[in-house]
Amino acid sequence: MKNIKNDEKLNTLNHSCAHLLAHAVKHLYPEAKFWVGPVIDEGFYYDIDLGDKVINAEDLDKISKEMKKIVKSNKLIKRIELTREEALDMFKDDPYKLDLINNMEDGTTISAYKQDDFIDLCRGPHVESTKLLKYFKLLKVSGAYFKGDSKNKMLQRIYGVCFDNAEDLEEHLRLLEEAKERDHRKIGKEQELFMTHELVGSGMPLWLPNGAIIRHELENYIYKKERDMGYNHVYTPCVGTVDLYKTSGHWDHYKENMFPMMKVDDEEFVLRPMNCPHHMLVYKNKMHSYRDLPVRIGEFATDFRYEASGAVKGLERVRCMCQNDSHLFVRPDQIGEEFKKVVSLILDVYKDFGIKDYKFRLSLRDKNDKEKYFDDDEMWENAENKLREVLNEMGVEYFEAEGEAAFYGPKLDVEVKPAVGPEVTLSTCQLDFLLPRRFELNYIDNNGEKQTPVVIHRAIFGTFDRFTAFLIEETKGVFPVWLSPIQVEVIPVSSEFHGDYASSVTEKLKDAGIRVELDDRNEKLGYRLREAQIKKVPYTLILGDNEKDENTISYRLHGEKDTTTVSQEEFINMLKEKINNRK
Ligand code: TSB
Ligand code: ZN
Repeated sequence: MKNIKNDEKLNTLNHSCAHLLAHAVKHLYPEAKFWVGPVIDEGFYYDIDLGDKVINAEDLDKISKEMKKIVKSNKLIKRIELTREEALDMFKDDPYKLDLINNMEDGTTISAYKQDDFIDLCRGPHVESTKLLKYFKLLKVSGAYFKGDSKNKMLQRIYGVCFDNAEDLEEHLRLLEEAKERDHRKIGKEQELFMTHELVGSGMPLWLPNGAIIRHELENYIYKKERDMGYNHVYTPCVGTVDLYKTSGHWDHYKENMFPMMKVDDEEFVLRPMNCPHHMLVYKNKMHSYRDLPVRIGEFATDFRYEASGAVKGLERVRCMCQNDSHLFVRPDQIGEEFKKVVSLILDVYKDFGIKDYKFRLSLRDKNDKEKYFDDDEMWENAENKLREVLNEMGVEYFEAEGEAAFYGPKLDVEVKPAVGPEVTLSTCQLDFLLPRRFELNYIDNNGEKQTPVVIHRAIFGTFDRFTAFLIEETKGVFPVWLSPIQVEVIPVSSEFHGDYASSVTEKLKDAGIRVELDDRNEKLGYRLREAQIKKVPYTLILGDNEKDENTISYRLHGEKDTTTVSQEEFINMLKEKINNRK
């Protein structure tokens, strides 16, 4: 999907279209007052005060027609420059524009744009005539508080998008439709994967049984890989004391992302935003010799972070998340090798999930931001150079991004491009010389001296939440069989004649460890087959006279019409092989 805001030409076009929208609204609702109409990544919107009037879909059609009229009449769009006094006078009856003018810095050139009988305060630029705004679409309307503050009046926010040709507009609308179809929040609801509830709170999803099956499978998958690579897993509490986070530095550098403190007896607790401090203490629980390193501590760990309410989105950006986290405690001479192992694991997992469209981002600190980043130039340079060195050695392509590092060190983040929508960061691998120092960690080197280990923070899936959101959108909810909440739907042609046979097949599949559901309701066969399709079950078994007489099964794959008939054993073996190999 095109990013409208970042494209100079489309930006101007959409900005002008926001004025066109306001112009039409003014014709239809002369009492309307306008706040701001910015260009956004997806197009534009305008916030409008219409008194008590709430705009609905029919109104949008009406406004759209009025806009088309203005387009047809080919009104010239003219720029006018004003002094502050002239501007204050011109908009004296409009409290919103007066607010804007009064908040402008002294010396700003105030400009307005006029098209026929409509004039609006604006920096511009704009297209020369309304006739260039032919290819637009009003998309939706929602309520929006003035200046985003719920204590203020609710305005009507109308969204739209504009292109300079019909094909681009059509393609954009098609992609929007596709995005809606793939939206993991929609599929999550339809397939009962997760829910949210205002009594639990925003950004706090509840994983339903079907979603929980997927999460368990993902956990088992990565747990096995990590065990094979020498990781040891722990369970630690999802709270810590304020002192723990003061020791780590989170309290100074990460506080705005944390939930506020709570007091219990004499202790001050916070919900943890990261697991590193707990793992530092696990490491410190015993003595380590240089021969024991790397020590790899893993956890599927729940964290809480403050995310702005506007940024919270389904499972993709949550306030309560579960990281597939690990902290690797290494000797300085082991950094390169251990780092490479993590990158290889990321590539291995992406291969298993068929993720091909991704980019490595080397996230560096912003040298001037001494608040966010721990102030030790030598430490940062050392860490950043080390990461570059390893990446260059591995021949992995990457780009650098300043100001994206964690407060304790630089990161290698993996940005994945989903089927629709902007990139998301899934995996991360971070180098840290700071936390081991702050927690006074050590190991005994081969001369019997105490040395400080280096820590690598890494999360392969990132969080189970975000990874699952990504998977849902990639697969449109048609999961590979090993992840499917229901792997096989068994449908007897007639429950009266084939019900017993269907039950016995169902039991056999269950015994073989397959997640199976029997649909022997007294509904038409076609209806039950359609329902299995909607549920996106990968295998549907249709059992009738032939199957019963021959002791066979006939199966149909999701989305296909053909059926294949095989013996029960053949089917079970084939399916088990697919599930075990996670095909
Ligand atoms: C890897 N301390 C490290 C850890 O050891 C850490 O917390 N890194 S992180 O801040 O980058 O978070 C790890 C991953 O969590 C990110 O790469 C991202 O994929 C995921 N993530 C971050 N914020 C959210 C969120 N609000 N919702 C869902 N997933 C998130
Ligand atoms: Zn960490």
